[in-house]
Amino acid sequence: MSIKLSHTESVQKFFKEVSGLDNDQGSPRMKALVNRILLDSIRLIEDMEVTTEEFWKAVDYLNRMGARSEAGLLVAGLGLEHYLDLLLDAQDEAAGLLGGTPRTIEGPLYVAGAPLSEGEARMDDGTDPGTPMYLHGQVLDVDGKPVAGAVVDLWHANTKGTYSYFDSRQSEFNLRRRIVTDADGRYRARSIVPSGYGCPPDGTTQEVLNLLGRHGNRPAHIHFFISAPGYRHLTTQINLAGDEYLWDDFAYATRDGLIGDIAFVENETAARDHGFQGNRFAEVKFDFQLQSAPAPDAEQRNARPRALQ
Ligand code: MBD
Ligand code: FE
Repeated sequence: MSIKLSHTESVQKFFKEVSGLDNDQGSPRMKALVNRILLDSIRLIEDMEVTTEEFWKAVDYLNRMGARSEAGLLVAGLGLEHYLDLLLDAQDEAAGLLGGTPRTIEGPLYVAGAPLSEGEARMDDGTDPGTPMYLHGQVLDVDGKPVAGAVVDLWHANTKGTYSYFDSRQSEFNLRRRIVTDADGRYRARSIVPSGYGCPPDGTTQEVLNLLGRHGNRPAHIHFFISAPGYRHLTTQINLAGDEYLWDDFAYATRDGLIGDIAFVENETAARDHGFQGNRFAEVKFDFQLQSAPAPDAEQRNARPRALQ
């Protein structure tokens, strides 16, 4: 027989006090959120008959997750980050903000302040023997007009599927660049073809995924922030066609309109023309379309605080 207390006046009053709702200090927003979280938590404990053992296991899990800085990875794997995209999409639709390249999740591996250059950049430090990749395209408005001076801030994994900064074996800002589009709205990057990402097998996110019977893999992909004065900030990714995880992404980032075709070229002259040694390289061409900036208040919803400025 399950005993329930959460609805009682004394328990409701107790958690009001816990949440600071009976004082006039602090933050009203924080009080409202904390109160709601606590009331939902105790209802969950009662409804699911959570045992004390399960409760303390969860507390220990949070400590271990935090110690490994895997909170951002877990919210991606549990689909919550993708859900935020669905919510923003629905809000945009209700506000009549349609068109442009779809958004998709940022993920937990962005680092601000990558080297900035005009028109083009070499992204890899030359130490990874991966397939050279020529990645290029245009930033356009929704009418197809080029956007000059847009900042294309892009980052991707190496051939082991790991990211600089988080992988201490890579050089600073390896595979991370900011490229300003030229007068025709074009950006050009020379890099290496990334591999898909896999959650650390000994980590706390994979621990949960195992208990859900799920894998922790992402298809090969390239992340982008695209921004320009007068346009909405775009957070998105190109997910590469042909990857076995393209539509089986543990973070649910692949969306229609965000699949990048990758063409492998075997031609030494063409390779040299693109600035590569050897006779084989890959080409990825991807154009982005930016929506015009709406009222500043709608823009706030996209904001995310950053630890790594
Ligand atoms: C990644 O590279 C990534 O893009 C996401 C969303 C989650 C984990 C690793
Ligand atoms: Fe990624």
